[in-house]
Amino acid sequence: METSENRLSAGRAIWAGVLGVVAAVAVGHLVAGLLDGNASPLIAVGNTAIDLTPAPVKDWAIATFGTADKIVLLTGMGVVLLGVAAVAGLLSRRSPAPGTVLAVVVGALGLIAVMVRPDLGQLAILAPLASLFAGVGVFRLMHRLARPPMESADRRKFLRTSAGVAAGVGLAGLGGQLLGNRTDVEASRAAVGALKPAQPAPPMPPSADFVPRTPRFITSNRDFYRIDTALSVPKVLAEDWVLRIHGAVDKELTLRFADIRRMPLVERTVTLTCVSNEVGGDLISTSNFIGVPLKDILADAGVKPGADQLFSTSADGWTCGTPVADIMQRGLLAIGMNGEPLPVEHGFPARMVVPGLYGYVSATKWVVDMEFNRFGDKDPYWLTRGWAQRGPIKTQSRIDSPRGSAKAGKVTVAGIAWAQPRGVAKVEVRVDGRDWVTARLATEVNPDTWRMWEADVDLAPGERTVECRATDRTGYVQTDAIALPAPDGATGWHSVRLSVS
Ligand SMILES: Nc1nc2c(c(=O)[nH]1)N[C@H]1C(S)=C(S)[C@@H](COP(=O)(O)O)O[C@H]1N2
Ligand SMILES: [Mo]
Repeated sequence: METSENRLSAGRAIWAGVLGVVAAVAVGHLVAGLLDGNASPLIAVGNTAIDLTPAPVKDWAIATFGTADKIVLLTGMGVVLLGVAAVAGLLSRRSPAPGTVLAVVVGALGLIAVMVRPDLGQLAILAPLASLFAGVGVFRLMHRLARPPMESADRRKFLRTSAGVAAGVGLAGLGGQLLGNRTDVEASRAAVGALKPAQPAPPMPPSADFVPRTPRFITSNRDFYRIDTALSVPKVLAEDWVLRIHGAVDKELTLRFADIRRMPLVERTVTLTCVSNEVGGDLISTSNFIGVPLKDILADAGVKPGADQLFSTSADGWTCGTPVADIMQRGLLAIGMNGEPLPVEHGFPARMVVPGLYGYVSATKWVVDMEFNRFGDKDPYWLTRGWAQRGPIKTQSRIDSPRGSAKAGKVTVAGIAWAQPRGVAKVEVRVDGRDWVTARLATEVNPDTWRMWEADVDLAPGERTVECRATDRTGYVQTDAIALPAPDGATGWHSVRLSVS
């Protein structure tokens, strides 16, 4: 019985573990805030987890959570950490040793994650080290104060210390958050100011969309879909940005943001699409991108004839392989979207945009390095995870309305179709597998964008299935063969089931 009297109560043991873990995360966040927000061990572990996650799981996460995947991951990590903390506490009711060992193991994970991040300097390890000391220190302190027998004065001391530590932890976390945002990338964006292209995109025809049945032709910057592997967005200031162009070129180039600003800016309306987009999915958006044709930038470098791959790298170490032929025909180094500098999540200060190719092989955000070589010389991020080397966009279409239910009688079905850079020539709709009806097409903006359509169909009461298919300007009819997004883009007809009454 004597031993059990020396044991911490389960509640206090769990509390010591939880407070230790929360202190570790908050102090790591604070020190990272002083150095580099991405040095925060939680963020570094998350980013490393993203890179190490088996491709099928990652594909599933993107398909299931889409743009919320990052919040889901952070929440999941938080839950796991709290679980580990509770277990560590419970294992340590007799002695703090098991919890300390577990803390060191978790701390070591944070340390390794920070060390292997490609975008962090040497000093960054101070953040996980601080985490480790704070976590172990707080855990052992709380453990000591909770050791029985506890008089009421001991209980008060335990509570007081808990409150004090909790307050300190809150301040540390908040401080880290404020300091981390101190790299004022928004100030840098504001300093760039509104972008006026020398060669604006042609004005948008009013008949380019069928709002409200379809999305608005131009997606607002806020609504533009977002896909990337960055748990916390790289913060690159325009004034610090440097783009290195090298490899199979006659002359290496180093460009700064001011160099780009001195060049005449063009504006191109382009629809960006993600290879992970499922049939009927929403990983597709359209913007007026502002930038400089890559062909103009590369004229000074002189790309050698043998080079067929542009291997680009982002500030956070993501890589991408793009066919040089596409780069020369349609590639843009974009610095703006819809008149504004690129939003930070969409690649500020500069990204690539190459119409006709899925984003994973063309649209490097926060781009800092462009190397010319041959396909196979170097394999980019998603190729090493099982996706295809080439990613031309497939001819596809989607029904936007109605969805779910409809009133019987004449119903207008509407949606989008895309086949960048070929352009959409025709869209057809059918009900319950009967004859195809040709849809009315909205005015074409350019072949590198989606095209809206609508068609009137007669719907009888009951359960109805409506399908659509597009034909592109090469005459190719969208296939009904079902393919999953991996490895090079989903196919199949989008079909919606409607309860008609
Ligand atoms: N640096 C970086 N650039 C990236 C990615 C990434 O993970 N990191 N993802 C690519 C993918 S898969 C797509 S679909 C597009 C999405 O661009 P958006 O987030 O601006 O819509 O960015 C591409 N560029
Ligand atoms: Mo993507």
